[in-house]
Amino acid sequence: MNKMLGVVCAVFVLAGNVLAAEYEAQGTVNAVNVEKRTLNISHGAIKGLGMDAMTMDFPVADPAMLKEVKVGQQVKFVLSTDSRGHMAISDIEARDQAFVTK
Ligand SMILES: [Cu+2]
Repeated sequence: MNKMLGVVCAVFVLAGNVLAAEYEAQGTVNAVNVEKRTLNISHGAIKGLGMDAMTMDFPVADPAMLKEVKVGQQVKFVLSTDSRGHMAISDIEARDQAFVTK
């Protein structure tokens, strides 16, 4: 019985580690929603997260990020998930800017 409990706990700890993570992704900004604090992005596959390419709304961690990008821009961004599985964009930059700095 105790052994079973140990196994269950280990699974939860593992799941926590997987969920509290950061994933790099790329995409195109379709819309900036200041009221909802979201960016609508058509993104490529995010392998670590097991997410295929799709179009979806992402909340941003900091509303200032909404001013850093424009509709139609190609962006690189970091998607962070917390231990509850909540996702938010924690960093974002226009891809052309990234190329200029290299
Ligand atoms: Cu998605």
